[in-house]
Amino acid sequence: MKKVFSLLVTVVITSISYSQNPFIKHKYTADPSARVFNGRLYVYTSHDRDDATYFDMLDWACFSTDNMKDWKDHGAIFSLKDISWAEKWAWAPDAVKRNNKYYLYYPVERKKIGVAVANKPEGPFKDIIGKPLVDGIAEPFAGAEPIDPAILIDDDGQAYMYFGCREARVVKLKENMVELDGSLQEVIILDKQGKRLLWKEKSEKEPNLQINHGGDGVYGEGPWMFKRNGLYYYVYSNGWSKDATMIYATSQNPMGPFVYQGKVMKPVSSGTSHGSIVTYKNQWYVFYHTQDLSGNGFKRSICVDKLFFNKNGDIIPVAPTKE
Ligand code: FUB
Repeated sequence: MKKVFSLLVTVVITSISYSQNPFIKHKYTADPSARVFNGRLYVYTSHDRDDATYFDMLDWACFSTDNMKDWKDHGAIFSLKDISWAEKWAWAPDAVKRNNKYYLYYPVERKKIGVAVANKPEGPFKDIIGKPLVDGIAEPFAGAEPIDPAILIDDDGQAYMYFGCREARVVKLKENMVELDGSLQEVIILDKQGKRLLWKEKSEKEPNLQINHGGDGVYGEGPWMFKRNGLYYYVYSNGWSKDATMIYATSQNPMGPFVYQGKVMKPVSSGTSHGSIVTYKNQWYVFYHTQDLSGNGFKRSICVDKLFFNKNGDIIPVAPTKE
């Protein structure tokens, strides 16, 4: 009987046609990582709880489309219940395809990053290594909060994982995608005069300040990496104040150093800014989340808007729409 009921639920909720932002309205979702697999666009997200009073999420969600209007809800593609070494806080995921397998990278407990594997983009995913890929408790250089993994597989096949909160990190991954290849490195971000932009500097100068904004160009969290015309775009959030938003820095090298360029988009209602940039059917898009639907920063909803570049490769900052 239980099985029949769950089948019915799946049928009822799997196809949704939302053309306005937020484009997923029947559940709360955040931290969208958009990927194109086999001609279809998939969005991997955190799944905020209906009764959330904190970011105490339990599972990860995935949605897909082939026309940017009709979305298929793939349900919970992976859950804390599937992990033997973590109990709480299923946060911002990313997914990539390699050798016909799909790898889901996810942070838990604000301290660890794991990886799970599936044969299909929508899972089911399985933790095949049975331990964290990055363990911030065993490895202090992982930074105060090793969260928000984002993956780049470069044209030469080398994979990189970017992550971190206030302390930005990058590490190479082995061809098998489930082992680190070498040591963790800092992601260095410079301003256009070559001065290093660091969250730490501001807090040292003003130790008693309640800091929720690292300053212009400073890394907060939520990294995303993409390559366009040979240039690496490192996208990230600069904090949690009302003026914080997604910003970006560029480099000729995927390991950096990166030079801060400006805003990806204007600030949105959510206290957190986390998203992704992808090209699909010859159009660039920025995915992000807001709290417009709930009015609550722990109950967020994913949105998407078109994104354009200047002739010189600069991102033209996006004004979020409701369309
Ligand atoms: O969704 C939980 C956390 O909020 C993410 O890990 C951060 O990027 C922020 O969006």
